[in-house]
Amino acid sequence: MHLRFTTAGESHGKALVVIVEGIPAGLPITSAAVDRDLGRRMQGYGRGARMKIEADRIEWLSGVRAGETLGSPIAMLIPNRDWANWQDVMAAEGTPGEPRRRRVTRPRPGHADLVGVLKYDRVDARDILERASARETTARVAAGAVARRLLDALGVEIGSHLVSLGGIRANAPSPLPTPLNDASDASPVRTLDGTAEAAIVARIDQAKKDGDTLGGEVEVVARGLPVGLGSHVSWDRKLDGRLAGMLMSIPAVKGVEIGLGFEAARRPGSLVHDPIVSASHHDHPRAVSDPRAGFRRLGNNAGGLEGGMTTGEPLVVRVAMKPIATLMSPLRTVNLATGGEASAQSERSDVTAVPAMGVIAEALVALVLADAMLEKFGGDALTETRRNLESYLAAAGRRWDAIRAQAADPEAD
Ligand code: EPS
Repeated sequence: MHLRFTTAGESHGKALVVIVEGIPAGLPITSAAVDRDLGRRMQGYGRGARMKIEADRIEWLSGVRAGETLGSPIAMLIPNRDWANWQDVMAAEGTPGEPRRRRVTRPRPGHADLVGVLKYDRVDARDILERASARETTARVAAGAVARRLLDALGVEIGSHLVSLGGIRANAPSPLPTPLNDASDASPVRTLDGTAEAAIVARIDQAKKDGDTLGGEVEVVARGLPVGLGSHVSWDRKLDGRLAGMLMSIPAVKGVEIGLGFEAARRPGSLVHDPIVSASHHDHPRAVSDPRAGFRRLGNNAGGLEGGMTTGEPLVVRVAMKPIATLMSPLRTVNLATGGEASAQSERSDVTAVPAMGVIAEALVALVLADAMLEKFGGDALTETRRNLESYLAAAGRRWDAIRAQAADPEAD
């Protein structure tokens, strides 16, 4: 990995921390740019009361000086405002084994509670759920915001929109709006389909009344990527595998599709693969040279990846999330303290977090793509990374120009 990151922090602990290593020096960055994504992650119709308590903002601990990265590890701290209400429950000091307030002994089906207490030899499932909580994704979104800044400096835009929620599908215009997030963030469920939006909001209201929860799907799109990120040569360098692995690590995510995804398995090859044609340079005005090296595809069923490498077409990834495991009308479970039958714990939670999951998925896609950019182009300073990218694209463009010149030569075969 060329870009490494690690997070720490419990949901109701003092704070979350994240360290990101490998970002080149000289990348302009502000806390506002990171906080913007943290704020976007907190939005979405169907979130619970916790988001009214939190106001996620980072504090730089290291790696940034005078508005620019230093090339050293970037450490960020995000305080949990709810910590004030949980200090005694979550305090590091105390007597091991002594029961604490707000003990959790009725594991929720679908959550990490039961397997976690068995595996880690705990009596209180809070020891598990505090870290299994999706609160952790705040720290990953902060890391992803830094990766997004790097990609933005290299001409790549990442956005997402909601594809379905609670079984209601949303349509999206083709082509998608640019920038994508300006359009999707304007919707309370991050959909581009006003009719579906109203039906989805009503569905969430109904689920809330029923004490139930809802899952759904989002689509992440990255535009402006150069051809050739990732590699076909080894399994662990294939970009589709790296993306799917990373996205499957989001809590409650159960599926990832690239391009046509599962639908490709149901069609003949003639209706799946995207024919190749020559492209003109003005197709990509943001790039210094055509990121597709003079070629493009008629269609993008491949979702921007062939052979585990970017084609230069937009990267299109869909992510499916199951409904949250904390139900206000709880399911059947077993009480770990008594061994008797019980109803599962029903802590305060969200009816749905699918809109927020879209923001998290964008952050993780940004981290994988930034890693792939640094793998391909390296650079201790942003100027060097950019120079390497530009020289690669210019060389790829010259190669194609040479082929075309040769083809125009009547002497050539
Ligand atoms: C979560 C339960 C809720 C969510 C939380 C994830 O928190 P609480 O138990 O404090 O009400 O709000 O999500 C976040 C805190 C967040 O920032 O996304 C869970 O059990 O996973």
